Amino acid sequence: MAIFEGVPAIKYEGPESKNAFAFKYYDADRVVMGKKMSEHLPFAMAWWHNMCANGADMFGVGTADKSFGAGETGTMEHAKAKVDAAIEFMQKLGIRYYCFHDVDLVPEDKDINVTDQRLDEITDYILEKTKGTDIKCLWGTANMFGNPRFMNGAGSTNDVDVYCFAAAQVKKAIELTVKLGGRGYVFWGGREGYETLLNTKVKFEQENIASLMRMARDYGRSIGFTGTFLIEPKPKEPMKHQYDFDAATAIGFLKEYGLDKDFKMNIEANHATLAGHTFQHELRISRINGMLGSIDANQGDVMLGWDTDCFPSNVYDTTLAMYEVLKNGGLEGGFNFDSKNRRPSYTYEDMFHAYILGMDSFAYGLLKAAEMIEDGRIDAFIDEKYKTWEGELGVKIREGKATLSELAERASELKSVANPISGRQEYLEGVFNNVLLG
Ligand code: XLS
Ligand code: CA
Ligand code: CA
Repeated sequence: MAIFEGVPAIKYEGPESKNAFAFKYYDADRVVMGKKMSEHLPFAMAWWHNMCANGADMFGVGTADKSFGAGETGTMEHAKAKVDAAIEFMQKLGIRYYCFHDVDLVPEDKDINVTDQRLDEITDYILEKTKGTDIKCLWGTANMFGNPRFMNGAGSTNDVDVYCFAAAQVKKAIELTVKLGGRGYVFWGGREGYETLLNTKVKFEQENIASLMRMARDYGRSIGFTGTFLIEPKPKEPMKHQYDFDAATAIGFLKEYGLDKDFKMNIEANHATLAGHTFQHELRISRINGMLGSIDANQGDVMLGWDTDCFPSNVYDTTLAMYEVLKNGGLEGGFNFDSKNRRPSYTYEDMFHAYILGMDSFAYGLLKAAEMIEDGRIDAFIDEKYKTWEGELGVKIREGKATLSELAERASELKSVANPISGRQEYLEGVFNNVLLG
């Protein structure tokens, strides 16, 4: 039985359409810079927000019914009802990927062996139900932050036995990711950090996290996982300080521990802003290091200092994000809507409105970023700004062949710098608005 009976399959109708259940910008087959929109934008559904979260917050219980017709929640019947509803939801939107934590899929038992059996059963069910469709896993992960045993961290725990549970969950989650055809495996270090340095051995904890990642990489490769391992940076929340603070920090960590060949970044917009960066900044830092792997598509609220996971609506930001993605030559991963409906938007229709908003915002961003590149004014200005480096001296410095004394001599000859080039920020912002607004 269909769960979302009242909602039609969502089609592209164009910007003039007033149909609440139609795309205004996301036109899957439209070709942009030589590729279909659906190839530029491999969208994914986040199992935890869409199929599990019911709007409960610190101040009140849930508002949304996510039982999906199963009656009692927290049972295997409910877990299967979530699978059925997820597939119907994705098919109605034309979304081909999903992302999951182990415990999003099944109720967790006190005994990890029972949980693992349930995971085997539910993933068999997912494979059976998605057979003949083009629906696949984008990435999987282990939830190593919810269970009380991880209160002092998972890879960074003080307790060897807890570390074994983290290892067991990672092992199982990689196996499930491979089984479900996933392209990536994510480490988000929710409890990998500290509340106070008074009780924390930072170096020791970071070495242990690196060992867990190394073992995960070796195990994954041994069972045929050819995809990318990903770190998802976040500066804080739930911890006061998280080790994977931002992309630069996480990339430094990977290089320090020799993991940079197998790992890339999964950049979440809201985590970027929590770190005091723009979304574009985190994408740029990852891109220039060859480590832009995947995106968690959402946005924060500028008035709130926490991880709100709003659906992306800001086309200024999605355009700058897509500019980085196009310059990156696309993503190996995809665009996972790690976003949740606001608590009062509690109906099934709201779940669709949210995804239509997010998909349209990124489709619009793609169209405008492509226009920005084709327009060429911004790239032309950047070439102009750095053009002195094309001269003999510039090339010599770039090749590492110049000496400090020789450069100082040149400065002494020049005495002062005449006519430095203007940064032209306001002009460039005007160009950007011109492209964005038409
Ligand atoms: C939480 C994170 C988390 C990761 C996956 O803030 O966004 O949901 O994406 O563990
Ligand atoms: Ca995320
Ligand atoms: Ca988040």
